[in-house]
Amino acid sequence: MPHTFTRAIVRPPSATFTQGITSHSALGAPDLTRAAQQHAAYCEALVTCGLTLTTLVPDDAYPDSTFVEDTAVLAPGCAVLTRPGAASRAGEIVSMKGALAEFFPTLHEIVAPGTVDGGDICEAEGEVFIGISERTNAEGARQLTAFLAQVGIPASTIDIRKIPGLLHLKSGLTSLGNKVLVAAPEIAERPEFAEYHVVSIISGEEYAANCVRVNDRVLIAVGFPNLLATLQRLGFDPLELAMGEFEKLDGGLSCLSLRF
Ligand code: CIR
Repeated sequence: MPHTFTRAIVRPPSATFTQGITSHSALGAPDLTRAAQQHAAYCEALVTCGLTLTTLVPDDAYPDSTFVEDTAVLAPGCAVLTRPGAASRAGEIVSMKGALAEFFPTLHEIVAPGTVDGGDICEAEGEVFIGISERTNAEGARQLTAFLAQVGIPASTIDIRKIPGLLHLKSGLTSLGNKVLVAAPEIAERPEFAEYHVVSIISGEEYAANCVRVNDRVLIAVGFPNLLATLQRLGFDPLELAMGEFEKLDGGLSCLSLRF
């Protein structure tokens, strides 16, 4: 069951968090104290959803290392350490490898010249969509597809490089289970999604497209009433979280944890 989890790995923002990569400088500089509070509330929400957390030590050498999702892909029967596409984030995988080793005896690795950011990987109903982005290249997608094929999980790619404002595929796509996807309007009509009920995000709520189904709940960023009401109408149970400090660094709800 892709949305049934018992554990998650998280890493609180480090002292250098405010120096993380951003394309959203217009939103202002992130505030470390508020980021730490928002992260703590996020962790509390995961516990509320029934998860046991492994909390990694914040790492000042990597300002973006709180966005742990980008360093691994965890699918049923398959764990892959990524090779992040941003040079400043490459070293984040070292400590993640150690953390994952405790839970995954077999850990595949993406190797050069492949690059993959976990934020580009969207698992839905037993299949995986891989975003080709500025961070995930075709070679990385090819390697990941081969690893997934070994456990019978089919994968396909979606090129998002020409879509403004989407850092990762999951910045604009979420699988909620029950054959429901939440998608940015630019990708909502993709033929790959023909078998799904697609909730298309309205103008002004773009950031909310990155939400996360965790067991019986759906984590959603606070401040997006249209998506909130739509999810409630569809029978989901949303749990709203303040995400403002992470949005300033292009990060969303899914990037703050690796769930399994
Ligand atoms: C970065 O640019 O890598 C970070 N500032 C944000 C990463 C967000 N990760 C994600 O959406 N999976």
